[in-house]
Amino acid sequence: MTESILRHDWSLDEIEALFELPFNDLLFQAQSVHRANFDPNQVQMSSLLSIKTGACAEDCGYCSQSAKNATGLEAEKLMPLEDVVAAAEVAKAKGASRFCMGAAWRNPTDKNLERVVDMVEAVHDLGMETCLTLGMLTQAQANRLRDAGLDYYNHNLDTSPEFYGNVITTRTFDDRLHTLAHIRDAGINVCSGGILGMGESRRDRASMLRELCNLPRHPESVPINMLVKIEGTPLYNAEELDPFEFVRTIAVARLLMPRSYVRLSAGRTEMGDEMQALCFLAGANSIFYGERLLTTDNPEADRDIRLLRRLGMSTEQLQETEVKAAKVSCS
Ligand code: SAM
Ligand code: DTB
Ligand code: SF4
Repeated sequence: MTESILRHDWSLDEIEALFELPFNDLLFQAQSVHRANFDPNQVQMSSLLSIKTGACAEDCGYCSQSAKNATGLEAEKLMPLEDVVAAAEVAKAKGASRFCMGAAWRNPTDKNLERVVDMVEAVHDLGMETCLTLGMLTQAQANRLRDAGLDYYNHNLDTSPEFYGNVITTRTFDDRLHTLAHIRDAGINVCSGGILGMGESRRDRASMLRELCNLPRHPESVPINMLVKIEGTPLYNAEELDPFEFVRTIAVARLLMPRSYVRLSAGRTEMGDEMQALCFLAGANSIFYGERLLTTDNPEADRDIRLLRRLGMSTEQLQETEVKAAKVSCS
């Protein structure tokens, strides 16, 4: 069953049945679908930068940046353009193909959006793909970003509609869906996924994936985050998720959205190399790359390069960078 028929009519029971397959059967199916659609040894790499940090009006129970969570995080205003460009240049030199800029906003004001537009244009001029995550957008704002040449917008559903109210109360699941529709209608690539390990059930994980794959078009990019437990957040003491359940969720995402990039996102610093290799086997083909996520650590870039080499995996951008580096050292 490797034929990639893109379905948008999955039932919850069908998705739960995939979760319940024996682990090896599930991974075999997911890897078969993966290699029918992608080079199984290539990984896409995005780097992240927090361009506006902390003091956020939302009450997301997992987040270090909510003003409601006493996490001791120091708030920072919107970064100057030059600093953003400098960070993007470093990320590009290290081999990232996409630069994702995140802001701790419920939604951007039109004035702030214009400053971000300048950042998108400048990063695009470096020859990188651009991604933003700024919170909710109106249709007019999404259109403005499209006109500026934005490639991707990240807006996660985070969890199932049923579990959503346990994690966030200051906005609704439907608010998230509306912003996703605005991004899609503007013609910007959609990046949307969620977080595992927040105390949700398997049915919630299946339900979140169902929401994603039953959208009118599958998101081009699907980040699956393992909760990073941050002291001072309500979810700091959330029960540990079985790592195999995380791998299963990646595999089911791959089966439901065969042509989407599935990103093994936050939480990799806590994972061993073997766990990450299992996630790649399950169909993950994208990572966040560079020492920092938004406010927490990510594995060191050279550790990731070593891991990819040990697995015989690569990234197109990295190959180009290595060719350039080889040319410099020969000249
Ligand atoms: N404020 C915007 C928003 O909420 O859409 C953009 C930034 S927000 C930090 C982006 C995403 O990061 C969240 O939707 C969530 O899925 C993820 N995230 C935030 N904190 C996390 C944590 N502690 N562990 C895992 N993922 C997290
Ligand atoms: C996504 O799904 N994960 C990234 C990105 N999209 C914006 C953010 C992860 C944040 C992890 C916690 C932190 O560093 O604050
Ligand atoms: Fe704000 Fe985004 Fe963090 Fe929620 S996840 S508190 S919206 S920065």
